[in-house]
Amino acid sequence: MERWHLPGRWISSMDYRHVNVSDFARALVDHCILTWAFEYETVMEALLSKRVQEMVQNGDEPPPPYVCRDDNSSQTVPSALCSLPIIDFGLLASSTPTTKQKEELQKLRTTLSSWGCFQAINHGTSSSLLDQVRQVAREFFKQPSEQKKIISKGVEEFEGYGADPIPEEGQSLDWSDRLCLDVYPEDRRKSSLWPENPSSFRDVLEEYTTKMREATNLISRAMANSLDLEENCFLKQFGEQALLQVRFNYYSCCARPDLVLGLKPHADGSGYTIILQDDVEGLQVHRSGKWFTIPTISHALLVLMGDQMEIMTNGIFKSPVHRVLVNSKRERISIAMFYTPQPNREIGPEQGLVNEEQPKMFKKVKDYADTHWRYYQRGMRSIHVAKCESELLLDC
Ligand SMILES: O=C(O)CCC(=O)C(=O)O
Repeated sequence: MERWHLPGRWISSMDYRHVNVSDFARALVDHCILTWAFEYETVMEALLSKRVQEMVQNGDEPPPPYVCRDDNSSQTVPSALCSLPIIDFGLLASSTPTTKQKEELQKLRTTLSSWGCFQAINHGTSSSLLDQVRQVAREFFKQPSEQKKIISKGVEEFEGYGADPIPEEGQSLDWSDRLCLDVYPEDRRKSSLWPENPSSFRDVLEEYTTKMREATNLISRAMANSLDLEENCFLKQFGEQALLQVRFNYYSCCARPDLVLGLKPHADGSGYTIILQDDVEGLQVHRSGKWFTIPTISHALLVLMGDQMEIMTNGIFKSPVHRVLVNSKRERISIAMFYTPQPNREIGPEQGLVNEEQPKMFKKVKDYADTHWRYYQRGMRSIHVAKCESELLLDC
């Protein structure tokens, strides 16, 4: 005999004549929703337990939750026509300002106010280390599934090997497999999730983390200088214990690349993200109604603003919407390092960027990445949550 949950009590389906009709109707709806949600979760869990790489090896077509492309109308601008600026950090290193340095800072400011991202060269991380990072990532994903699944993440967890937690009903799944790890501060590391194969994985990631910490210092200072702010102002907002979280992305080839996305359109909830691409294109940034394909430059790092930098710069730097396409011939690997203010820390627009011409656009926020995630799961942006109401601009 079936049982429905009525507000406050359980009844069997045989008892319905003794209950108020509206209670009964509500119970029926509750029941349908619960069953439906349960079925949805069960189907998604089963689907996600099989990774994209396995589906491809079995020759499967993308199942419906992965099918999401409906943007035939939106234009794509090929990488050859994408004039995303390249910033030479070698020029920014000298302590005495030179004309070239000033020009580079101006370029940095302009690109972050328009594109919200740039390619960094001479960033202080050696080409050989970048090659090693890509190589260990490739070797990790090349292993048999059972080997990778030793460090599987739980369905609702972030860290480990697998896919994102189940999104809300109606949202599509990404055509990619991932390995996500907290890498800094060290006491947040779950070493049991760090791969033991390939054997150099842990050492390479450790070294890369150290270099990425140095890079965040360099980049945060350069961005402050480009806005004529005190050099350490962003670093202070991020805090000593700012988080570094790495995501190794593996985008399998797909027989129907026109139907799926490696990563659905979104803006990042981080402060900013440093992305190492391989030589296969796929990342696109949305600007002026078009998708621009970001060129791959072998030893450059792509630095992409997240919502929290847009907030700290009072809207001057833009947090761009981006996505990843997959292709039918070559798999693709990228390594994204998310740099996020330390937990429990309030961040907000820099005072030096608030004035009569540019009133305060954002409130102070804390743990914004959590809010961002809740919206992301529904396929929505969250930055409006941090916006001052227009009528309260002066005192928000
Ligand atoms: O694969 C890429 O190039 C971008 C990855 C990315 O944006 C992400 O992991 O959030």
